[in-house]
Amino acid sequence: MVVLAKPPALEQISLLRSPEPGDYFAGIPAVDLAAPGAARAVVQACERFGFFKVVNHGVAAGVVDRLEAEAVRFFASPQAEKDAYGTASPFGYGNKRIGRNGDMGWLEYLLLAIDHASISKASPAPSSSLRDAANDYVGAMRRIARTVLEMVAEGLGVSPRGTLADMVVGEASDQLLRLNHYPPCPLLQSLMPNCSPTGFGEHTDPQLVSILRSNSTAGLQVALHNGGHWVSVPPDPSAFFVIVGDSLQVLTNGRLRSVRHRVVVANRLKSRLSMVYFGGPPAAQRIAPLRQLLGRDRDGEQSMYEEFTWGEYKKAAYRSRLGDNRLAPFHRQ
Ligand code: GA4
Repeated sequence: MVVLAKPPALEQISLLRSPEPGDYFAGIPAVDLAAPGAARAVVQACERFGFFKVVNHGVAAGVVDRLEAEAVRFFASPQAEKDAYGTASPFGYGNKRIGRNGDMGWLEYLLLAIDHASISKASPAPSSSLRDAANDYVGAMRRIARTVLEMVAEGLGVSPRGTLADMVVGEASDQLLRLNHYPPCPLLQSLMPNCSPTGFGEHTDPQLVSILRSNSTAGLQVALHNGGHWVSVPPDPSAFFVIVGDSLQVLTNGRLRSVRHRVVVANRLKSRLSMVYFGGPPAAQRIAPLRQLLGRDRDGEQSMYEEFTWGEYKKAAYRSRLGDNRLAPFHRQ
């Protein structure tokens, strides 16, 4: 028997089966935010998949391209310079380590905190040009997050429309920007052609919503709610992907469900670059089903969850492993 050892850099990174062309999923809903009926389409997509892509979003290509170019430039800089920028704990530059509890992936990243509408002084950007580009990008993501969450409220019959959106874009909300660079890993794939390193292991996002944009290199996979089957998301650099997070699941009493997702590094030649905005509420925000979703007309529907604040959930999340089911301890019997 021939035993192939993993190259040392990959020792702690788990491997996934390389995706095949048939794994591409054609059923991911695309929502035109400017079309009539968009609110209904958003709710339907969140109920069915916890995931959809936004088209006709009105974000100028220049805003996206400028941040992408800055990210490419930063990740191409000498390793010593990137390391000097600081180890992500949780903010700053990170290389293969994700979080504090031993999770590893084939990627490097920048994780930046956002203070209201711009990059926080708590996580200074590596250059002023990257910071300026990130601030413009964050402005655009906040607008999409607001629109999507207003549509969720409208689609579910919750008023005022800003009930959910204000949690994420209001003062003291807890937002993050993550720039991920997944370099190719040709060595592994030449040794084991059917295997690819895990770029970012499977997980759900703890916040209300995340908005992801990537270059044209594939890699993102989502687990279908119906059966948990993993499917590959066809990349679309002109669109934004919306990911429902755990907090939105609880706020809607499970009507909208967070989606497990992961990244597999299967392209032997091209890097994948993704930019992800995470929209979370202020630390003191109570995360419990919205009253209007438990109202009398709903036949005395009970909350499915023990109540918690975002601060409590986040603290627990940062103590967990990436793949844990972080909502499980809060489920009522
Ligand atoms: C997943 C979503 C975001 O990327 C993130 C991640 C965070 C981190 O990278 O530090 C966590 C992960 C994420 C959830 C569980 C904990 C914390 C890594 C990890 C193992 C920035 C976030 O908010 O939660």
